[in-house]
Amino acid sequence: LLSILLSSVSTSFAREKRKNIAMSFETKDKAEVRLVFLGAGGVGKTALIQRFLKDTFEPKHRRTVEELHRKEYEVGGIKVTISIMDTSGSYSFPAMRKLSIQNSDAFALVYAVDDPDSLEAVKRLREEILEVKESKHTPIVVIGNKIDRHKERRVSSEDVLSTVEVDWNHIFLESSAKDNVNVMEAFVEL
Ligand SMILES: Nc1nc2c(ncn2[C@@H]2O[C@H](COP(=O)(O)OP(=O)(O)OP(=O)(O)O)[C@@H](O)[C@H]2O)c(=O)[nH]1
Ligand SMILES: [Mg+2]
Repeated sequence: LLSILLSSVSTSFAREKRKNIAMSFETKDKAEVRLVFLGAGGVGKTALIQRFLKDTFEPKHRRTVEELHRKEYEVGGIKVTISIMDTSGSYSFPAMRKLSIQNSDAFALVYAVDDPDSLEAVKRLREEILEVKESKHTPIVVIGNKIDRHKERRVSSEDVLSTVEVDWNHIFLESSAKDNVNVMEAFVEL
């Protein structure tokens, strides 16, 4: 009798536990959106994220290694957590980058309009994402940052617009983290 009792208690405990695990997976699926910012060093990934989260701008370049931010919203009574991964363009960590791509739902690919090499980096990163994700439907927004630097601009909007929106079928935006232009819009698109 004791052994029957014990086994029935332990199976119902196991069932309860399984149910809890299943529920936490379900809610996690629904309530978390994971974004990642990728792009060459110094293009303004951190600046865009800081402008969005804190409405601040830091003129000094502090190279990021990797940083994860979280923000909670309530949408129709449901808590939605947005996690934003800020990656390093200054140091090359291919394994870390691959992991952050695997773990993300949507991508911001950032270049700076005064730096044509950084646009080339965006093209390589996009290839890498498509390789890892193996899906054409991965949400990607391409952001040309630093448009306040009018005189230093070396990448034309029209060229990138046609590549990104016509050839790639992703969304394209130009922004300034410094002047707070299109920062909110970029996050809305994501
Ligand atoms: N003029 C101008 N400068 C910007 C803008 N966004 C960022 N910067 C500056 O560009 C430099 C680099 O910005 P970060 O945001 O640190 O660049 P990052 O892409 O995070 O660089 P890593 O972390 O090294 O990959 C800093 O000095 C920023 O102040 C912008 O919209 N306009
Ligand atoms: Mg950074």
